[in-house]
Amino acid sequence: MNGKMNPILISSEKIKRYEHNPILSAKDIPYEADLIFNAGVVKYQGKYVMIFRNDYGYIEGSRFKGTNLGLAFSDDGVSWRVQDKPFFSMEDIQDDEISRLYDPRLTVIDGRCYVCFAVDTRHGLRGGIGVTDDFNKLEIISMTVPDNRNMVLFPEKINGLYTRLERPMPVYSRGKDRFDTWLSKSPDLKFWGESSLILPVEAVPFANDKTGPAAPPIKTKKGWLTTFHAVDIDASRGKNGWEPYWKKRYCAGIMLLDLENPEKIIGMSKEPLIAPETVYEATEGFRTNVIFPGGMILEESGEVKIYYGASDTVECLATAHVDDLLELCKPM
Ligand code: BMA
Repeated sequence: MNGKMNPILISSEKIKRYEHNPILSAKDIPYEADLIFNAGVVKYQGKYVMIFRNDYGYIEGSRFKGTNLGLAFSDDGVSWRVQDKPFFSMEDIQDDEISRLYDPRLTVIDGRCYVCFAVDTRHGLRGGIGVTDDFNKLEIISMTVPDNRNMVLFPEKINGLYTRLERPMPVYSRGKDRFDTWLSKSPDLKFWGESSLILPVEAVPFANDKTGPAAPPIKTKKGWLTTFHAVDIDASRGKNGWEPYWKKRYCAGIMLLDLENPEKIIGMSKEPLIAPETVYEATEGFRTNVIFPGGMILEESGEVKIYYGASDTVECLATAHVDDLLELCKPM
């Protein structure tokens, strides 16, 4: 796509990585595990809860024996107690059509914990929404048609409607790998419509490939503050990570959406919020140069905890002050 070397990107100086990153990796998991990443995190009934993706049983190339969703709890959002068994495993899938669930995103709405996830099926990639009250069972509410994923729910209804960000994959109309961020609404979390394009690739200076949602939005007085993922391809990148070819770089961006009309971006940083820089983000791991936030928690102190998968291999934490993040979102 791009024959030239892309510019080096650096993270915003407002971002502070947790000094003991990663906060979770394969060595912390009491069952078979290789890659622990792209977790959803929320505060639920006084505890921090994380559902993370675990790809296990590495075979070769990008093939693994399976993927499950693990569960961990924490009192401070930093140290995690991983539960003995996964929250969701391949054995829970009673449908030959489905090969795996991954990239969970959690949102608490009216006291219930909703889980959005991606589903690989024999007939395309689908986005699912489920709900759990006990972190034991997942009740599926709805699934999209292919191809769509990276869905995240807003934490409350807006003008009477549930709202989600999502990333459909229009392979014919936009070229093979050029995907954008959309928003849809629903009266009941089952039927979705009133869809609108909100963040095309070309609106982000550090993307030439795709954009998509990252962690579910948080509410601030100035608007819905939310991260997104922004991908660029650089053909000059050679082999890195475990895979023979991996030429993409995933950065986290930050934007502010209008409180009443969330399809309207009222501010965005023209630079990445988090770009891959450290050893665990840029040098080691399955796919290097991948930053993928999946959880964002606003504390009463104004601290924002951002949980992100690094190199598709480990789960990390970075923090920033909410006022600094709002300040980064310059008017469009
Ligand atoms: C996407 C998804 C993500 C992953 C990213 C980078 O297509 O599979 O889960 O983090 O690629 O490999």
